[in-house]
Amino acid sequence: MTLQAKPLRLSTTQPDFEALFQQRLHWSADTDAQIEQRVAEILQEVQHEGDAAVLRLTERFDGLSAPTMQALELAQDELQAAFEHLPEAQREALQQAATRIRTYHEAQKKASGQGWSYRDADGSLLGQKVTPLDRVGIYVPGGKAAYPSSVLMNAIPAQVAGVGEIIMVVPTPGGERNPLVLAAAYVAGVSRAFTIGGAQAVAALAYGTQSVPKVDKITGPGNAYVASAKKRVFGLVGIDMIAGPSEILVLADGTTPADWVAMDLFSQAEHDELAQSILLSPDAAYLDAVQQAIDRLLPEQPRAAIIAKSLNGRGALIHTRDMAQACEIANRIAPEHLEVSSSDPHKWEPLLRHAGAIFLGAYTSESLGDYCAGPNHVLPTSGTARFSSPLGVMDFQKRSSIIEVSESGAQQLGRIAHVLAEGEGLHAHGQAALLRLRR
Ligand code: HSO
Ligand code: ZN
Repeated sequence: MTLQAKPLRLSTTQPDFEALFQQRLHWSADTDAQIEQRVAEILQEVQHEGDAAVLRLTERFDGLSAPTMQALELAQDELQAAFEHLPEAQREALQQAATRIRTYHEAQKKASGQGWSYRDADGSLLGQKVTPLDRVGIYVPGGKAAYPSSVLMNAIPAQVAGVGEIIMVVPTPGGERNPLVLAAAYVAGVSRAFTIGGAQAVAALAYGTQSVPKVDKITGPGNAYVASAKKRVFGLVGIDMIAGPSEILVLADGTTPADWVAMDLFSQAEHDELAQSILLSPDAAYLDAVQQAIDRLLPEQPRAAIIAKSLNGRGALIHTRDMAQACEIANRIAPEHLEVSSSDPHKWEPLLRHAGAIFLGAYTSESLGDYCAGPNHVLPTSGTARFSSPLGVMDFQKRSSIIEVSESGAQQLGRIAHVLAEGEGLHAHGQAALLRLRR
C-alpha cells in the first residue's frame, strides 16, 4: 500500500465545523502516572547520592558506563575539535546561523532587556535593574530529535543576556556523540558540557552533584521523562516551558505556489507524528491544489511515514469565508508558527494576535526561522501563545526593583504608609515610616 496523507478537509460553513475543528485541535496535557512515579524516584536518588546515582542511571538508561563523572564531561578542546572536523559547509552554516541569532538577540536585549528609572516630584528614585542569571543548564535531547540548531537557540540568548556559566547536558546512548551538537556548543560558547541525559541530568542540574554545578534555571526540550523532571524541580530552579509537538498554521490567499505551502506543512509534520499542520484559505481550488501537491511530493520524502501519520491524524485544510475569518481562526488556534502566505501580508498581520512566531509573505518559509533568520525557534505550543512568548534574552535575566526615597519623599510616603499599615494592623510597619517624618 502506498502512503497517503489526507489532512481533514473542512469548511467553516459546514454545520458540524465547530465540533470537528475542536476535535482536531485537541491539546492534551495528559500525564503518565508511571513516568511520574519513576521520575520522582530518579530525582530522589540523584538528590541523595549525587554523582554515584547519575553514573548508575546513565549506565542503566544510556548503556554508557564511566568510572567517574569526569569521564562524562566533554572538555572544551573536544567541542572545538568536533567543530574543526566538520565539513566546511556545515562549519560555515553553523557560524552564519549563530551570528544572525546573536544579532537578533542583541537587538532584543537593547529594546527590552535593559534597566530604567525615573525621579518623582520629591526627587525619589524609582526604577528597575536587570541582571543576568549566574548559571543556567541547557538540556539537549540525544535521541531521534537531536538538534544542533536548538543548542544555538538556547545558548546564544543566555550568552547575550550575560549569563556567567552555561552548562549543557546531552545524553549519548552507547557513548555515541553527535558531532554537530558538540560543534554547536562550541560555536554558541557553552561553558561546560556533560554527556548525561534524562531525568537524572535534570536532577543533577537542579540539585547539583559533586561534579555537576547546581544551576538557577533549566531550559531546552526533552522527552516525557525530561518534561516531568523539569516540572518537578520548578520552584527550586526556573524552567523555560514544557514544549509540546511542533505546529504550523498557514494562512494562504492562494498566491503562493501550492508546492511551497505543501512543503511547509511537511516541514513541521516531519518532526513528530503528533505535530500539527493546518492550512486556512478562502480559495477552495487552492486547497485542492495543495492536496494534489501533498499527494505528489509525499512519496519522495524520507520521513514520509511520520508526515503521513501527522497529517492524517492532526492535519487540516480549512476553507474559510475570507482572509479575515482565517485570521480569526488563527487567533483561536494560537499556533507556534503562523505563516501569512499572501501577496499582502501586512494587511493581515495587524489582525493576528496569538502566535509564537509570524512569518510574512511567500518567501518566508517557516524552516528559515528554525535555523537562521535570527529569532528564536523555541516557541510556545499547544495554544500557550495566548499567554507566553518565544524563548529570549529576558528568560535569562531577572529584574530587581530599585527604590531610593529622598528626605522630602519620606514625609509624603510616610503618612500614606502609616495609614495603610494601621489599617492592616501592622504597627511596626507604620512606625518605621513615621520615625522618618520631620518633627
Ligand atoms: N521547528 C522546531 C525547531 C527545529 N526545526 C529544529 C528544525 N530543527 C520547533 O518547533
Ligand atoms: Zn522545525
